[in-house]
This record gives sequence, structure tokens and C-alpha cells, in this order.
Amino acid sequence: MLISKVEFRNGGKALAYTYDGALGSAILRPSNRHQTLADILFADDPVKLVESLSEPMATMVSLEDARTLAPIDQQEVWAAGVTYKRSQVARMEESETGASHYDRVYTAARPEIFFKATPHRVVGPGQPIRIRRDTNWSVPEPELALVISPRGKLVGYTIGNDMSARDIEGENPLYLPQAKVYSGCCGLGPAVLLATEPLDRAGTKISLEIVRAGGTVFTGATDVDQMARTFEDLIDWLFRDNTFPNGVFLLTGTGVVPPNEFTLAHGDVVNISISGIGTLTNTVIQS
Ligand code: DO4
Ligand code: MG
Repeated sequence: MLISKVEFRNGGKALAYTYDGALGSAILRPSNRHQTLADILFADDPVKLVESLSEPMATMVSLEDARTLAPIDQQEVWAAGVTYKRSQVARMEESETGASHYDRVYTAARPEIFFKATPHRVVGPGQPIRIRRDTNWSVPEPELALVISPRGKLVGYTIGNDMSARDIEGENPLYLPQAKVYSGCCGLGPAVLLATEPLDRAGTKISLEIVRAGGTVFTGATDVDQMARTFEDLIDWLFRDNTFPNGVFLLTGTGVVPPNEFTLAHGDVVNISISGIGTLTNTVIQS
């Protein structure tokens, strides 16, 4: 079951769900206790709750007139890094001074985990995603994002784009927060897939397509099984000496990196698809 946030032309917002695509989408009736995405996602049994709040099939609402928003309310977004071999190799190539840090963290017990975004820095499907004004080498990072409850329970998955300025990070690893955290630096959406059963890691494909002036200039793909860490391990480290009263999103690292001569440009369209979740599409701006 997929849960999304939608906005109608008249500005009204609602939560919606989709069952396997086949049944179409339905709007969730808000109740006094269930208004936000967190109210649904962090409930004891989200599927049962959604079923109890959903309009009967006969009154299903068409979502054609609605636009999908990023599936986030008050949560912070964090990110894990160098969890795929491809990311380790790319980072070692780009780094002028810090290559061995990436090498070591790939195999260390403690993963790299960094703060990525607050909700106001996150863009949803169809919204412009930004490259920094002071970078000449930026890439999107297509990542599986975990949705985690305040108690540290994995409740769902969505698509994340961990936009990165490779020249800034490469100049000095201490510049990582500037390479990663800025206005419009993170894409999320289009929907949260509820984690009702363990994810089929080998069968979950993450693909990236970058389109420029109508033509594809890069495609790449990986599957979640290429990730060197388990979700449980990453969540365990994230929650050490940290609390997340509103829950948290955790991007799990990239396994797809365009070649070193490639940089995103203003006007590019980034499509990130993950099996079972959908496609997150954003146009890139640099302004
Ligand atoms: O080490 C820097 C960031 C790594 C990252 O974002 C990734 O591997 O996805
Ligand atoms: Mg990343």
C-alpha cells in the first residue's frame, strides 16, 4: 500500500492511498486524531487504520486534479553515505585530500551518517530541485529512503534524491555539509510504500535517468542488494544518542554515480524510479 500527500487546485490538502495501482487511489477521511502523514505512518497498524479511514469504493475521489506533494510533515531528513562500492570509488576519485576516509568508512563498523535536510529544504514531485550557485560539478544521488517512527521502527520506504556538489565535497571532506545541505537540496516522493513485509532487496531496482533538451544524457541503475549495510544497522546507528519525536527519513546512500566528466545543468530533468514505489521527477534549477 502506498500513501501520499496531495494538494487540490483549490489549495485543499489531503492524504491519499493507492493499492497496487490496480484499485486506483482513494482519499483518506481526516479524523480528529489522524490529520498528518505521521498519524498514519506511525500508527500501530497503518494498513488497518487506512482501511478504516478510507472512503468507500463507490465514492473514490479522482486524483487527476491533484498534485502530489513530498510525503513529509515535521520530520528531519538524514542520510547514510558510502554504503555502495560505486559511491566509495567515485568519492575516492573526486577527493583531493580525503580519499582514504571514504575507503575506511566503507568497511568500518560505524557508518557515515549525516544530517541532510529539514522539511523546508525538501522538494516534492514536479517541484524544481536546486544545484548550488557556487558549484560547477553537481549530481543527483538516487537513494532508497527509509521512513522510521519515533521509536525506531521501519514503517515505510520512499524515493530520495540526495543532491550533491562533488567539487565542494571533493575539495575538502569538511565541506560536506555545504555540498549537501542547502535550499532545495533534497527530493522526496512520490509516495511512501508501507513496510508491511521485508523488502526484496535483490528485486528492488533503483534507476536514474537524466534528460537534457529532450534527450537522455545519462542512465544508470543498481539494486538494493548491492548495499553493503542492512537497514537495521543504519537505523541502530542513527538512533544512538539521538531522538526523533516526529520520526525521521533516512536516505540509504547512492549506488549510481554518473561518470566524472558529467555535471547537472539548469533545465535538466531527473527521473528516479524504485520498484514498487514509482518515479520521482524534478527539473533542475541553478539560480
Ligand atoms: O561521503 C559523502 C557522502 C556519501 C553519499 O551521500 C552517498 O554515498 O550516497
Ligand atoms: Mg548520498
